[in-house]
Amino acid sequence: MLKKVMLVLSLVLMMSWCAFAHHTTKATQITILGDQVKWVNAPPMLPSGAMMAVLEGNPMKPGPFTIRMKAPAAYKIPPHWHSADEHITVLSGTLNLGMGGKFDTSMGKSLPAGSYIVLPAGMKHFAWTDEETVIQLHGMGPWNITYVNPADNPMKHKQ
Ligand SMILES: [Cu+2]
Repeated sequence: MLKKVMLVLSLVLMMSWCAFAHHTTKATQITILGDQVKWVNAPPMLPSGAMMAVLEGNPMKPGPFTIRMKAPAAYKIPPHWHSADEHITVLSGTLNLGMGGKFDTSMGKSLPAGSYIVLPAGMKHFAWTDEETVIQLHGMGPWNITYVNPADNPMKHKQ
């Protein structure tokens, strides 16, 4: 009898856990046509000149998010890392990406439109463009950027 009660109890627990887990990961239906993407200036933690659009979620809050970044030609992001995994899809142009804590274009790889890259949390990397480039970035918030060399943080110069 006790065994049966325990079984029922654990089943109920499992089911409520599944319902909870499902609920917390369920997305809201979103449709954004390409020409409806709302571009704004990228936040001050990024070198100026880039535009950003939030498609889903809020990168500053916990949970999944998807954003786009439009970088002009000759844009440069100094070596940095993130505390969460970074998933990048190149939508147009070419993203030049290098691994490591030192900006060195000879260490970079040219990633044309259609490319997909995953950078694990904590992996140091840097990027630059030769032409206008749009990337889509998705991951789990809260999102942040830490520059390997604190002097590279654009916030330092904007305060
Ligand atoms: Cu990055």
